[in-house]
Amino acid sequence: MNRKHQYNFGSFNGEGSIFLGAKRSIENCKVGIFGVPYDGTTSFRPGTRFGPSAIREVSSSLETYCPQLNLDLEELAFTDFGSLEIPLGAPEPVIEKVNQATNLLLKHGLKPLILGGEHSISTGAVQAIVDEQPDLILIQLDAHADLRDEWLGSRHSHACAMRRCLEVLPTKKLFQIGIRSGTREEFRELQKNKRFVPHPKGQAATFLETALMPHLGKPIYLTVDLDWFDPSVMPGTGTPEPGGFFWEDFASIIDVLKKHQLIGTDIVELSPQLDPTGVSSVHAAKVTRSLIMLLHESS
Ligand SMILES: [Mn+2]
Repeated sequence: MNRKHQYNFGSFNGEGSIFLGAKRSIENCKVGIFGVPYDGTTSFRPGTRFGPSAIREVSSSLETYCPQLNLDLEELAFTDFGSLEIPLGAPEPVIEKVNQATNLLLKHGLKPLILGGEHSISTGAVQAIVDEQPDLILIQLDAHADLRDEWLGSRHSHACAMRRCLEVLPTKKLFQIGIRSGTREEFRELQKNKRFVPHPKGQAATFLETALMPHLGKPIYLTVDLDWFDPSVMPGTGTPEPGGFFWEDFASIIDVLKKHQLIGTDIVELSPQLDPTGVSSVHAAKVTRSLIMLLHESS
């Protein structure tokens, strides 16, 4: 069967495997997954273009049931479009394609879940969502602040990801959780604008809970740069940073976010071939499973 034209959505290539439990049609679905196999600005170790297919392939090793959320993927209605067909080279046309694809999903009433690819793609999705929901709040899990205005000659480098997102975010509400790497200026800015949200390892995400309390009911976009996790459990990423977080920390963030309205998310920077054990990809797939569930359950 040629699945490429199943949706008549042209720009997706749905020929490969799809995420565990996903449907091939959009009928009655609440969540739409698509991949963006792009790593054109990656500064250190490329390979995130292989992220979306790796996450899908290993997803079948997971159970469809999530004990933490007491939900089963088999009872949820979500679809996987496959990966976006993107031009190689400069980031701008790729970001534009992500923007168009996100728009398309929103028009069909689907909450987007995007598998990267590198972090520069987020701004295309955020732009599309704020066009519909200008009161959007952005939450970032990342080792790095990503607030550079320009990096290695590009304003759309993955090191500038949050700077570009802030430019299109009318509320300017960005919460950056547990950032542990950046320039002095970036850290100054994080503190000054009260964007930095501490996360005590192995404990409940009380700082995030407090930060989000005044924003109950507001639409939230979550961007997960997988290098937020510790390199010991997430070696498969281009810019690993020691001193990171573990699954229990992610689970405590999920515990807070399930009380809020998550309406879009991306999971970026998996570079699967850098981890021959495959555990990084499994981690990324489990993150994806939790976020499908949160998107599906938010109204
Ligand atoms: Mn990062």
